[in-house]
Amino acid sequence: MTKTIKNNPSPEGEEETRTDWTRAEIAALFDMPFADLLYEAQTIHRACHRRNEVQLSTLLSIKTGGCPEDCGYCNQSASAQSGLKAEKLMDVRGVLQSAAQAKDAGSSRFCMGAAWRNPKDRDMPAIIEMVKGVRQMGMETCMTLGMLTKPQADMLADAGLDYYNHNIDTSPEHYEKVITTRTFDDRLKTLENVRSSGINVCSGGIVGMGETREDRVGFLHALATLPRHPESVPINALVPVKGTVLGDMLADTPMAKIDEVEFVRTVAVARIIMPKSMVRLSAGRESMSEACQALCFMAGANSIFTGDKLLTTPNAGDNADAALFAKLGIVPMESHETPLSVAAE
Ligand code: SAM
Ligand code: DTB
Ligand code: SF4
Repeated sequence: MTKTIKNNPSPEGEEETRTDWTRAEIAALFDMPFADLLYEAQTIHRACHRRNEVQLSTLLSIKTGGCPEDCGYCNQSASAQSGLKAEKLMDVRGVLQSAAQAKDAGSSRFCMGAAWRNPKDRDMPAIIEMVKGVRQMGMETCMTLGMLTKPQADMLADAGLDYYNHNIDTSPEHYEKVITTRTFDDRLKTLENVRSSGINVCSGGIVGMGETREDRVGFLHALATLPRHPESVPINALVPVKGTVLGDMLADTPMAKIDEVEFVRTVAVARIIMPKSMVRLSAGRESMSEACQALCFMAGANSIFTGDKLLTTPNAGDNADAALFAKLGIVPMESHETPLSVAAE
């Protein structure tokens, strides 16, 4: 039996964006028969977004490794034994060269990531030049630099930054099992600073970190009950890296890879409860079957990271993605396109 949920599109295709979801409602969505869940998610997807279009973003690690935070999944943490060499902040020219290559490869958004707890004020002038330079090329800009103060968020907004990525990563309950050097509330504070500065919010998390279904419910609940939904919601599948706490703990166990059906369910529930957000199928695609990725697109994922590298780990690569898109009849989304329902407002 298909559940009736409030986010069902009305005959006019108008969507109600709710921020009062309960955990019980979200758990009930996860429990739906798979085909019903996918049908519901795809119906909402079609009412709010251009079907068969997927937005392409490219990542660049502008400052790699040596991070003081202890995120258990991350090979860039100084406490990980991953053998990754710590590097200094890249110079602006090198960043702009990479952005130009990404643009040539068809990417509409360039996302720059730094292995920092937070940017230092002395780094801000270079960061601002990067934002301005990439924007001048006609690409959307995104940065992920760790925690931001309100003045730093305002500086980035003034420079024209389009998106800031800051993931809540998992449920509030599971958070402290994964990271001890900052709290879930620290993450929410930065999201508040970003939101109030006028920058679009990109926030999601990782599944496959040994969390329970209840944690996945709590994770999506935390995002869908923010005062405003993030414009982008990246759903990462853990990339288990040797030498990281989680990589070592999970790499050789059946938990190493999230069950694909459960992963698709997570994407579908994200689409249903945050109908207007872009849902990004993020890390972990390299080891995901084409069939699983196709189901994720069916479930409402409409954004991916392109290129053969994420920040430091391998990604599916442009050729594999072009072949998959051709097989599925998917085309890259043009830059600055907005969800249908937002465009209609
Ligand atoms: N240092 C900044 C921060 O943590 O906010 C920005 C960079 S950090 C690498 C960006 C995000 O990448 C993390 O929040 C996490 O969700 C994701 N990530 C990092 N390592 C990952 C892994 N091994 N597998 C999946 N996602 C990962
Ligand atoms: C996000 O949620 N996923 C991207 C982006 N935001 C910055 C990063 C994934 C990183 C995967 C591990 C790596 O390549 O270092
Ligand atoms: Fe540092 Fe970000 Fe990696 Fe955490 S996820 S260790 S904050 S780079």
